[in-house]
Amino acid sequence: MLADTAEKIKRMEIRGAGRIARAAVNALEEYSSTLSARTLPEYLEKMNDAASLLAATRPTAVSLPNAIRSVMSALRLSYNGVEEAKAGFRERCQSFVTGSEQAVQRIAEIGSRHIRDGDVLLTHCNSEAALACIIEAKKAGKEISVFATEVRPRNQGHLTIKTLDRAGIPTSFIVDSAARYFMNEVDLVIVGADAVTVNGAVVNKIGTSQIALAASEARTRVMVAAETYKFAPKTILGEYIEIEERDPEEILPPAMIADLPNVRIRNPVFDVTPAHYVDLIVTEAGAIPPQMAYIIIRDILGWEIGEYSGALFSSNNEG
Ligand code: RI2
Repeated sequence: MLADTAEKIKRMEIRGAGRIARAAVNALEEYSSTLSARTLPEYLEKMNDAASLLAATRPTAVSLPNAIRSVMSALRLSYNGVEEAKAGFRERCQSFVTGSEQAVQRIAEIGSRHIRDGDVLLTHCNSEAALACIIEAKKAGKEISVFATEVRPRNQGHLTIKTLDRAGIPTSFIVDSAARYFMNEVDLVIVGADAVTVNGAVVNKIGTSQIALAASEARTRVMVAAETYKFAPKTILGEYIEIEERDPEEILPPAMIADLPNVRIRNPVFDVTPAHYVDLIVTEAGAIPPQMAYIIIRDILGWEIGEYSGALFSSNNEG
């Protein structure tokens, strides 16, 4: 299951920043429970290797290393043997998954309060957290409608319109490049996030920053729905978030690519929206202006400037 989950995350059969975090944690829990190791150091070493394998699958979504770091920090050499370590790890994994699901529900409750009766919304890509806010607003009886973008090249917009349709929310499906054309009709843009940096910049599906730019021009508000484990501790040291660039064949068929020797196809899958284009980030801990991102990294994730070790996980292995 471990290698299978890693492959599925890489191929985007499992996708969405929250979902990949939960899938990685579930895979680690399953791997741990079936792992045969005679000694605690042997168990910890194998677990570290498994964690590294999963963490390397997608470079941008910070939810993945944050989730892995969170559960791996339950592993310590001070356990009384492998079975005790496994039990501690299982408990931490289960509480991470439950906490992650509860975070989405809390974001929905908080985020939906920022959606007014009669609002026209626009969403981009397929974000569980952003959609939860929209669906919660509908459940609260608000008359809303949504513009949903196509999201080339992987068409995550198809998933979004299915969800909105099933929730009975009137939806207009548009190509990505039509976002500015319709922006004057939109009251609120709601998107998710793959990462939030210490200066409040939001890393999300490619095209988000263009939409935010169009929203700024039209004086349309932009709200981001993001669990706190999508905030990136390493950015407190000025490290950048790596932007994943995927296979050109997601954009054009191989035969066509082969026929265009002078054309280089670029396929970055995320972009960065600066903080001043974002009005609000809704987390399970509350709705904050993006400029408060450091507070989340310090007070919720527990990282202070100067303390980030750069280690992905296992900082407690000696403890
Ligand atoms: P939730 C997705 O990435 C999208 O960029 C989406 O906005 C973000 O993750 C957050 O999604 P991809 O996996 O965690 O489609 O809110 O590349 O579901």
